[in-house]
Amino acid sequence: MNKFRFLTAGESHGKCLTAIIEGMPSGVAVDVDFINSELKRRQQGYGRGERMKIETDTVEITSGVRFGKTICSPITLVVKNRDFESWQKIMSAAPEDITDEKSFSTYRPGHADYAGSVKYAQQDLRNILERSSARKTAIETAVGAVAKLLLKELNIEGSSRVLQIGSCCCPDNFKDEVETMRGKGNTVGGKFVVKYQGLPVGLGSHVHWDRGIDGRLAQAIMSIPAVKVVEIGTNPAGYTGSDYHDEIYLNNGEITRQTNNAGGIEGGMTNGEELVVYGVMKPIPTMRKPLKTVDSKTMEETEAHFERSDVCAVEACAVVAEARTAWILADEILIKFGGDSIDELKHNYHRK
Ligand code: EPS
Repeated sequence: MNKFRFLTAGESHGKCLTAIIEGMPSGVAVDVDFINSELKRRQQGYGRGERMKIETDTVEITSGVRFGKTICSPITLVVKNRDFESWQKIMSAAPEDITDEKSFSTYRPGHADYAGSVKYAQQDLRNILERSSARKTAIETAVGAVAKLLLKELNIEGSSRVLQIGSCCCPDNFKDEVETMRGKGNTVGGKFVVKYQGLPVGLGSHVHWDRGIDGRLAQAIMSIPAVKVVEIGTNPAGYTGSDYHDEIYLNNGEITRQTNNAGGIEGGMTNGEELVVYGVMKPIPTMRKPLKTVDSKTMEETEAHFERSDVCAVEACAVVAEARTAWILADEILIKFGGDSIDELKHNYHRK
């Protein structure tokens, strides 16, 4: 069973986003400024929409932490949506407030609108948009920041970087690429990399399909809205075995490698090398210059719904992927080393 568990709740324009985390050992120092700095990183990058000017995402901790440290009870995190002020009536839970303001019925190709509305039998596509929105990645990033606090106790650190925006691989030109697309009413995706250093050998397992850490990371990153590709280490297409695999050497009696094409994972387990995971995000489907679609009310061909959105969110996506990687690593650390308090975890960990 997973040890680092959580659920999140909240709509894009609802009152707030919430998470309840269970399984953190007691005694972990919780630095709220660090969680907020991670939330800030997620809000940045070229191509973000007007919403990011409204929000200054900050976390409120309403349970599970006392005097700056975890006390083993479930941790509740809340990130308020400032924009809710303008949406109170539209997002109201009360039946007497029913309104069709901000309702829409023209599916955005590439978004959850069509399949979600058929699946959940919803006429108003707003009911699908609100939860399928990438807004929920704000609270997911806060959960990732808590996981990172655990990893930091063991000197495990992560980072992420954008490698490509559209067809452009030169960071100096990313801004221009985004502005060109903004000018055309279009959107653009791209590629990012997440890296973690300081991992022990043996997180994950080869013994069952659902225990491989590569599979778990792939699911965590693939399910970020708009991510379509996840790669672990160097893409092996076109390589021979002798070119690809990382040969094993000895250095003063210690196992060492000169290459890391495996991206730090062999047989579904960490091998002590740097963890390297790539992701590719498709262009956001909400477009100022809309695509052709069908209106579910009139069943006539028309143009897709447009509302305020991002032109490019690859930088934010990289930060979210870094956070989601932290969830999986924290969980695997707790599965392998256990410990109800941070001291017990550290004791088990350093005995490895
Ligand atoms: C986002 C908040 C959303 C969008 C974006 C990500 O806010 P709003 O819909 O009010 O502008 O900016 O969401 C999407 C791109 C999407 O497809 O839903 C955020 O906080 O990251």
